[in-house]
Amino acid sequence: MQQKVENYEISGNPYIEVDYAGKYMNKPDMEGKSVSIIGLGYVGFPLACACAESKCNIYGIDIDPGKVKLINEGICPIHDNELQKNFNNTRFPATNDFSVVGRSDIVVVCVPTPVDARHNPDFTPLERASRGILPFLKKGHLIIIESTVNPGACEEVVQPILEKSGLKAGKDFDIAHCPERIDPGNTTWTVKNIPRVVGATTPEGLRKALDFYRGILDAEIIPMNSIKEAEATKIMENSFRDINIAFVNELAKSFSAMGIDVVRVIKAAATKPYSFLAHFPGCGVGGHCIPVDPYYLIKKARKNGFNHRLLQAAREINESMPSYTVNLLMEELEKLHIPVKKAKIGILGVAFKPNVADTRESPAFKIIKLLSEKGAILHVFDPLVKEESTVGSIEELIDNSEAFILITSHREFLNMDMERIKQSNIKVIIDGRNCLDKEKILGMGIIYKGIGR
Ligand code: SAJ
Repeated sequence: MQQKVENYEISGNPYIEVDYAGKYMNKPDMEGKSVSIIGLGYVGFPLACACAESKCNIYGIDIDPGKVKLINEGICPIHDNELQKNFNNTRFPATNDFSVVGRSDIVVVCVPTPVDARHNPDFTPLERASRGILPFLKKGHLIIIESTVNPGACEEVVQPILEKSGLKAGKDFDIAHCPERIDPGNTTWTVKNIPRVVGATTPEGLRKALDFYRGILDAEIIPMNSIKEAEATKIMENSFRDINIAFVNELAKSFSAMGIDVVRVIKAAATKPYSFLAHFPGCGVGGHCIPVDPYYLIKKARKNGFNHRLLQAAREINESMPSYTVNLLMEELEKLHIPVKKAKIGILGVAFKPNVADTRESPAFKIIKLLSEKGAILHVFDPLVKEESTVGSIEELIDNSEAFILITSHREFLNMDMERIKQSNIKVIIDGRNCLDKEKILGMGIIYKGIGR
């Protein structure tokens, strides 16, 4: 298939001649290319499937024996029906044996880059993956890092470990960075069609990386001038989102005090056909990307003597939302003279975003902790996170609660049985994602509080 290549603004790009990046190109043939993918989570697993689909000689590597076993039994290790369907036709072998790296031309690292309790970048998984590669690193290898990191991390964390082999990056092997852009649960934008940016240590390394991604994906692959540029692109994307969410969260608090429904205002602003991108307030910002990535930039910049005041302020605003949400409930219980101690409170949703089972950095945990510390009796239900649920259904939660907080707008919650709520003992509903029918709830004589509405 003719690979559509836009004319990139590549002025000054020392790595790529115009003819390579500016013209239409044939899709590079990846058949038989030997590829190892380290980390078979929501990033590495679909990428491995794409490699298998392009008939690469693909090895999946993961340190989790349970995940390796599932994959070798043909079971997708992620709760995702689309991925499972795709995997049925794009099987690949998984192992926890890094020696397959020695039989690969390209190694792609897709491991988590979390922060610790003090919000410091935790490079442990990336360092462990790099040390796993080290004994099998060879001349001509292309090592691609997809994990989200701050500018400089590939050359300051990964490269020194790999060069313990005696081989030299940029001379004996290449490092590239192609930040992952997977949006879990998104069936419109998938690993196959999301545009990507790539930076590498040398022009040859960049070519190899461009060929690899253009060979296995059907997306625009944009060459960058350096690894740092590629690292900076992803960190900026996610910091941009965190700041915009913080902006509407702050507006929610401000407009609420003025009796203005901030959701209606955001939707009205979104009618402006240019230069506005709607974000919405909520009970907190979870996930392994948005609440984490800005800290990588904040910490790195601080080492260079720069203080990201705006990024820091956005993080503080977003981190305040769980307690803001609990306080909304406390205020209403107080008005009803219902002591929070021993009050029966429902918690609807634990996952960090709708229709996924992922609970990383979910605001639910902070909300549960705050209410538990106040002595409330909690009934937790998330249809996708059974292990955190304390009741077996939304009906059981409704029947046993005096109030509830909706934390995750799972599709199961959007059309909950309002009649049952009406018949129940529920007096207060806190809608942490502004996704319930406010008028209907008020019409039933139940107190409704959203986030900014
Ligand atoms: N959230 C809000 N208000 C919003 C949007 C999100 O409060 O307007 C909250 C969500 O409830 C969730 C958290 O922020 O708790 C993160 O939500 P998210 O939609 O950003 O979900 P993620 O973490 O899966 O973000 C991914 C990211 N993708 C990658 O890092 C590759 C991010 O870059 C994308 O922008 C995002 O998907 C997306 O746009 O869906």
